[in-house]
Amino acid sequence: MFEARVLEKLKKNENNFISGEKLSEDLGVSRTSVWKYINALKDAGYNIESVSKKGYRLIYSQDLLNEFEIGYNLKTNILGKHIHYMETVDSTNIYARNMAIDGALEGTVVIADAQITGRGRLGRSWSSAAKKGIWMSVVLRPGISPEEVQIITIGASVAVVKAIFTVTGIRAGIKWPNDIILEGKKLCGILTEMNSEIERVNFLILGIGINVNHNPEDFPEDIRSIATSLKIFSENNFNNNVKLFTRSDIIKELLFELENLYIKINKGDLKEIIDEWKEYSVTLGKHVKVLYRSAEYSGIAEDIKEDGRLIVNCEDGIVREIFSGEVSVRGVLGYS
Ligand code: BTX
Repeated sequence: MFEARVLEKLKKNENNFISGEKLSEDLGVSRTSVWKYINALKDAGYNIESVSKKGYRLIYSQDLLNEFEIGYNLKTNILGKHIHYMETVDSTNIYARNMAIDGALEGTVVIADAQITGRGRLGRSWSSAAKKGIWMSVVLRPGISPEEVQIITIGASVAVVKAIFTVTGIRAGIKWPNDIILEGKKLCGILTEMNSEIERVNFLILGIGINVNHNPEDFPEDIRSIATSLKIFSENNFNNNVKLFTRSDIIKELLFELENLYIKINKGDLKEIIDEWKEYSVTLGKHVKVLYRSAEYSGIAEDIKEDGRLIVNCEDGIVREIFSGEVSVRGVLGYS
């Protein structure tokens, strides 16, 4: 993707001019091609000044999201090699599923600045305010059976907390099975959807929603008390001037972490993932309520198995192994 490479050069020189000649030499393309790539970047929203005899200068590029922004300096080999960006979509999971049915390559990333009908688990909805968060889905074609799919969600939650920590220094916790939380509020949700036959997975859509630059009023009123964002957290905790977080930095790191995890899963190295999960878990050792259809059990969440099942020592004396697809777990936080 030459546009991404031009962007990288402009960013390295931000606020300074770089000549068309230098760009064409560095990239090994003609000056006309450079001009074409610059125009594509301008169309994507970058403010680039062109002055004859001086060249090009990137003036402003804060927190833009598009395939070029994610594509440059991406450290992955599989995930994000194909990026499909849209300003608005119904749901990136639905869009990615349709692309996967049409044969989209493994690692294809679908990302949008806004979702109209973002989806949560069990038919719930996911609020996806425009340009405030990361609303992204990844097409995966893992060599695992349908019963093993839960490890993808477990691993993805580890990848999310690690990436957030690396980029922002903020340490979030994981609430089984799929929530990332900060100060008892929901920062991120993960929705893994599967297309499978009885014994094999055709493809998975790994959907991740992270609240990044929301102010409280960017959430609908009914979830304001249970939702948070990286910006809200940093305003509450850091006294220094809080700047906006750059979503593409988090996305690049997240794709890198997801790829590492995915390689481990495909090799069957699950123990390391589970151990890391335990490090960030806010569920283990806690009193939880498991809601399954009309039944309800209370007990202590004691452990997690390598396939991602939660072991709950229930008050009726029975130790139950819980699959995520079927249940809500109410913990100390009181929400499901
Ligand atoms: P979940 O069912 O665990 O959480 C949904 C519940 O979380 C809602 O019922 C609501 O109470 C609360 N909620 C809704 N929106 C937010 C928000 N922005 N922040 C905090 N809490 C919220 C979690 O489902 C899985 C969510 C996955 C979202 C991604 S975004 C990209 C991809 N595309 C898509 O349609 N879904 C996934």
